[in-house]
Amino acid sequence: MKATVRTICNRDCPDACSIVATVENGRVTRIRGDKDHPITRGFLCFRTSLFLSTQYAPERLTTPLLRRNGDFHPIAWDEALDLAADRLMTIRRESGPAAIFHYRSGGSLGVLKRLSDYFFEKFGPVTIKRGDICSGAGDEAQMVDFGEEDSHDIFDLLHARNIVLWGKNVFTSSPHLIPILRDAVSKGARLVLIDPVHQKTAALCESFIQPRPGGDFSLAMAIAGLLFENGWIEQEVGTYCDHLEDFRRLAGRRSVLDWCRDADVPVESALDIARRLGRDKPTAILVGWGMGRRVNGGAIVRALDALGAISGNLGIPGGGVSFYFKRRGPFDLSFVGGAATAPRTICEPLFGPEMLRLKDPPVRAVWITAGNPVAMLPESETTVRALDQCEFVVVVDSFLTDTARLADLVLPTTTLLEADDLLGAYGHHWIGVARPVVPPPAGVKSDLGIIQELAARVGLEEIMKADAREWKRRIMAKHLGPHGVTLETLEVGPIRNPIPPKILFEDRKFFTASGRVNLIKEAPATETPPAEYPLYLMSLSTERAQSSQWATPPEEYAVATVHPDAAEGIPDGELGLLESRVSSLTVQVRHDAKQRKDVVLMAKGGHFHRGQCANALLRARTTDIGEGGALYDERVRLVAR
Ligand SMILES: Nc1nc2c(c(=O)[nH]1)N[C@H]1C(S)=C(S)[C@@H](COP(=O)(O)OP(=O)(O)OC[C@H]3O[C@@H](n4cnc5c(=O)[nH]c(N)nc54)[C@H](O)[C@@H]3O)O[C@H]1N2
Ligand SMILES: Nc1nc2c(c(=O)[nH]1)N[C@H]1C(S)=C(S)[C@@H](COP(=O)(O)OP(=O)(O)OC[C@H]3O[C@@H](n4cnc5c(=O)[nH]c(N)nc54)[C@H](O)[C@@H]3O)O[C@H]1N2
Ligand code: SF4
Ligand SMILES: [Mo]
Repeated sequence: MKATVRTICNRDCPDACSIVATVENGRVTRIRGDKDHPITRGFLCFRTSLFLSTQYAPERLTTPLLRRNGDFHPIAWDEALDLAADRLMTIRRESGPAAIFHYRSGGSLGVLKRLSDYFFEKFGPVTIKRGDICSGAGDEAQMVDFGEEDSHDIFDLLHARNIVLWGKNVFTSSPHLIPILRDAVSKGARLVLIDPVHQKTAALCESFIQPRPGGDFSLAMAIAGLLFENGWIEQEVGTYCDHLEDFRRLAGRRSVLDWCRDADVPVESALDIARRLGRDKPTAILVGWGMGRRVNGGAIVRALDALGAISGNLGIPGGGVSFYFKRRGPFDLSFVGGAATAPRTICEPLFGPEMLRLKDPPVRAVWITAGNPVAMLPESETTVRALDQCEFVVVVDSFLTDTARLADLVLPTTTLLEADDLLGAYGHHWIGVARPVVPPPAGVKSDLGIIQELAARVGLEEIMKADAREWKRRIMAKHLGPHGVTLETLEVGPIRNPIPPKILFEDRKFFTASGRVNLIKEAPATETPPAEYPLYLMSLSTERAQSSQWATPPEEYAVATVHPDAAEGIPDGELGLLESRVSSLTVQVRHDAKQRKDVVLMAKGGHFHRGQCANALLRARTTDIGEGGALYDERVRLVAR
């Protein structure tokens, strides 16, 4: 028997593709992109095209594992959940619910994953995370400036004369933007990439600017200075921006040449961007998520918001400063109180250090779902220590990840082809339902199933009752219901979320207290680069992996790519040692003359137990605003072994 089933990819990716799966005799034999989905356009990314090898990997967990005398032993689900319920209730009784930490990350972006938060809130409320390792600084920047964070309709890019990809690697992280960018080019748009790293997207663009990492604030100030000098400022700017004079003074603190020197960019490049923004409108700025992941990341995104504002590119077709699409917007998740309800919070980028520091009560239990903090959060060794010291660590995952290896109890869960959920996207406005393409293998339960069975053991059966479809209905009713969109509508196929307008802030009314754009007034603090660590460690997305989930087996050693002049004499292909202030890794050095001499590139998501994890080298540090992770500001040195 052969059948075709559609679902939505739930990975932490802006694209939220519609997947068409072929199922033969209960086994998925093929997956491809849906031709009918206007964003997916019939193709999937490299990593998910290869997902069947993950789905059917021999390493996939199909039974709960309990640690006894140091080793994992398979146990039955009833035993596992009885034990979990017992331990959690004991800890709650003895130390209060704050002694339990529920940590959920982006393994799946399905909105029903929020039900795990809901359960723990009702069981506690317990300690939860605050801030956001991925986009904390950028989110906060846009909220502070505009009072709202969303984007123009993605197809509005077809109206742009210029598109500035500011720190954005579309080939790796949002491949479904590429056809739209190509269409925009065929309609006359001109593309620019601004990125310290020479990456594939440069080939798509007519111009490529390669500033020093984090030099973007200075570059933005140079551009602002040129906009003011040349009078390329929107006439009515005073009617929709606050602090215009302060912003003008900020840009005027240094000469354009000085700002450009600091950014390590020629003045002509700054002038080129200023012209596009101020004279050759409309110009859309697409800000990459990586842009915020540095010490001054919030200030950088705020500076880009300001450029869009003063040049008059906000609220017009073909313009906008886009960082994020409000993927949860159409869904009503207000039944979870979150940080406002929690007795305390742990800053996500400071996971390890804060867990170790907390007393009264200490964190005695941690429940980790859809996340791999050992591999993905900075300062891995501290994270390992924090989990080692915690008396009861539960990890819900499909694989024995770096984090699951440290658990007391591992609970096997479903994959993206077994997911039953609702999805929005952070790279466009389409929404859809994920449906199990195949049922999970025997011995595997969905996150919802696990939580429901746990709830039944701790007296919360009633609140978690209802199957996935009923939860979907409840979550859709409030905002989508009035637009006539029901679960049945979405089950026919993905639709564009009917709520957001095509043009954001069309009337130049913003959602700040004053209704105007809040222009940045202050420059961020600067750090003096330490001479003994000359390289910025940029551990970036690779097309071969979804964070720590690799689609192809990694090499024996983590690869570190540098300009040949920065290789410290280590030949291409040979091993070297990459040292930071907190740790060191053996890496295979690769030369690339297109890179700057002050960066070293690694893939994010390398496994800690294989000695390949960039996060072992990073100190846990937050961004200037929004409690994001300053992931790309760690300085390292390469030395011979
Ligand atoms: N294949 C693959 N795709 C992914 C992921 C993955 O792991 N693998 N991860 C997913 C996740 S979690 C997310 S959040 C998204 C986004 O994932 P991200 O990796 O954040 O994607 P981008 O924002 O496209 O890429 C970041 C770009 O910002 C640049 N950058 C870094 N610092 C600076 C700087 O100081 N200045 C400038 N101008 N640029 C800078 C980097 O060089 C890089 O090219 O993608 C998702 N897509
Ligand atoms: N050095 C460095 N560190 C980074 C980044 C970087 O660029 N550089 N990027 C950061 C970013 S942008 C992000 S978003 C984070 C990502 O950090 P994480 O969200 O921790 O990333 P993953 O490694 O994908 O871990 C997700 C886990 O969820 C599991 N999983 C998948 N589906 C499900 C499911 O349905 N249920 C459950 N329970 N589990 C599931 C997967 O098997 C996987 O082990 O990492 C951040 N860390
Ligand atoms: S990971 Fe992203 S690009 Fe790849 S299939 Fe899923 S949604 Fe599409
Ligand atoms: Mo992310």
